[in-house]
Amino acid sequence: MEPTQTLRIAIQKSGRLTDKTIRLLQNIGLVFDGYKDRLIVPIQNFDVELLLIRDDDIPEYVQDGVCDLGFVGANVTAEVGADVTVLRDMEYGRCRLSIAVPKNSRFRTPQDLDGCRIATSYPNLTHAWFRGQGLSVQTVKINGAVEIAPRLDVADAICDLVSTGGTLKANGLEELTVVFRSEAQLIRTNRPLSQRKSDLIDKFLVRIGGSQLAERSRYILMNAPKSALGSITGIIPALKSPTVLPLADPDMIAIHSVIPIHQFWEVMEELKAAGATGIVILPIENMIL
Ligand code: PRT
Ligand code: ZN
Repeated sequence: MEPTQTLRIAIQKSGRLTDKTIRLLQNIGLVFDGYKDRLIVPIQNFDVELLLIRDDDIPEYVQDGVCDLGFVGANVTAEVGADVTVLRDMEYGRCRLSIAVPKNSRFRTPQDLDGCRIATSYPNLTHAWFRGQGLSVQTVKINGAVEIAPRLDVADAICDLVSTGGTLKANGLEELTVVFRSEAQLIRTNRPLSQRKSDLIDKFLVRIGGSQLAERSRYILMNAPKSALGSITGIIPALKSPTVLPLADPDMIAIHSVIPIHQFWEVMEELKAAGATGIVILPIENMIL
């Protein structure tokens, strides 16, 4: 049978990664509607379709070539051990797989858990980590609400995903150590793809790069005395040289630029000190360099 020419992208049907992935796909120019309650969603302006499935199925579907691309947590791909290529770390869905123990228990170090029972949805990653420490544990596979296992005496400790740590705290558990750091990733099948599909993937990767850069950047506008231009342009770590515009007051100018968000506050104070006023920061939808 001829492989389909339609590029198929797997995304999580309903869960923590769904909204951000949908927003990203819309942001890079894919037009579609009605993705809720549908398994396959055609893209109107490209020969692409989305397959909406449980995240656990995504790595294997991509590995087997059922889908060409997939957006899924690194934790899921690593647990399954799928043979796929990671094209991009997506910078959302960040979390860590951690070992947690009941507060005030006798377990103070991972060594204290040697031979113990660990409840987890990630038995492969858990075993691999303990093995790497020269320790061995029994895993109890639980698919949801892993955090209640110690209270039910189903396990001595857990190995579960953590983002804020609120769930652990609410269940009287404390984090002992991080086993695996994760974020959403774009994965690609290792099966050979047609030139047409490869070209389309390259095109999307450029757009995703622009979208990620935009997410990390802000557009900044400010007014300043003309005499402060030198010191202000020295402060702005702009991607390109800033735009400088005249104002009605001949001694004043407007300066526009793009700055990385992580420098935002630091730069802000320096700019004010240099004489900038009316500073406005705007989000950027996308950027093509
Ligand atoms: O139905 P489906 O199988 O598709 O979804 P799912 O229920 O298996 O996964 P889902 O939607 O919960 O998570 C999808 C992906 O989001 C995960 O595979 C991770 O890559 C990522 N992610 C990021 C997280 C978290 N943060 C997270 N905090 N996944 C789960 N959690 C859970 C964790 O298991 C625990 O129950 O949130 C709780 C802890 O959160 P905090 O904030 O209290 O620490
Ligand atoms: Zn899942």
